[in-house]
Amino acid sequence: MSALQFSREELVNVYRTMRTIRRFEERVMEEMGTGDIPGNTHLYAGQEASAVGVCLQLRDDDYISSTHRGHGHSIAKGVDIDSMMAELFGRASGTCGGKGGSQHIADLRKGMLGANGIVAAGAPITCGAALSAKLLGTKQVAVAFAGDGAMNEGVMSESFNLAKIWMLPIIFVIEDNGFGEATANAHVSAGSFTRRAESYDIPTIEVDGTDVFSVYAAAGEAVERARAGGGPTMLHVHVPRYYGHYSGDPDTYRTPEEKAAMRRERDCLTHFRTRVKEVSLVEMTELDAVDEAVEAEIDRAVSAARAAPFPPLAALTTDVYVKYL
Ligand SMILES: Cc1ncc(C[n+]2csc(CCOP(=O)(O)OP(=O)(O)O)c2C)c(N)n1
Repeated sequence: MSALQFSREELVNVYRTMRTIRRFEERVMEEMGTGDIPGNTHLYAGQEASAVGVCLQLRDDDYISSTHRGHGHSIAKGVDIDSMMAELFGRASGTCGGKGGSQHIADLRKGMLGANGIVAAGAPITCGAALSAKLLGTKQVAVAFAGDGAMNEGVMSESFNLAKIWMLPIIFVIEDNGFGEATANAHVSAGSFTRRAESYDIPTIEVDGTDVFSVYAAAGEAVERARAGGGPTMLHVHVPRYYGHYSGDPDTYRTPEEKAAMRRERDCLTHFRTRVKEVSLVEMTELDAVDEAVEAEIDRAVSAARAAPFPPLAALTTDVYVKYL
């Protein structure tokens, strides 16, 4: 897939979404230092091209489920960043009324079924969403984002099995950043992830997650298969993780040189700029203007979040049980 297959406007939009995720994450890291965001956050910076490349192939009513590292997936699926920032600050104007926080952002209007603090828990939830789409004949597709660590949870195998046996319209996107917390993947993962999925007869595609065009192409093939009734696909996406596992992680298990090289050589935004420059489709000054606009948007989101009220005490007992019709 080449940049030439996108219009100028589409390219600028792709860049804007990736830049929004990056700045959102950088700003959250800064704001964590003020102590005003309760709890912890797990930052997605470095992995933007994965969420954006996949979600670009989705309809508004398609489903995604996310991990504990869910800000990027939410933004790529179209969740409002003002409400997300307010959610992180625990305010009533947050996506979940300020009661979910970073690890539980969900927005059903956008098909975002939820970030999830339980590793691999999104996979079976997404199988459920995909099953409903199949039974109702809606042609919706469901995407389960998961990390390399999640691949070693038993529920991933159960989900692969159900997805294939029921031929669900589902895509498992395994975002392999090489680590589960501080443990390198090589120490805990036997064999190959793609071969695991293939043993369930699930087609796989391995892709460089710093190249949004490659991710987009791979996701396109998977979405087409799912919508046509061809069942599940697994994408093995190789991504860098710029920050430590969580916002308070001293990240001493990687050398400063290793981290500097990762940011220098594996940056989806730099790759994007190089690719569109090569084909002279977008002026670099136009992308600089996007950077500025995004900066202002994130500033506004933080100011609005800080100015917003906390949920009232009475909200403590609401949203505890689901009411069915
Ligand atoms: C079932 C379960 N086991 C363990 C944990 C603790 N835990 C939180 S994140 C994490 C690492 C997950 O690694 P990975 O799936 O590769 O995602 P990444 O953090 O790299 O994005 C672990 C072990 C958990 N939250 N849930």
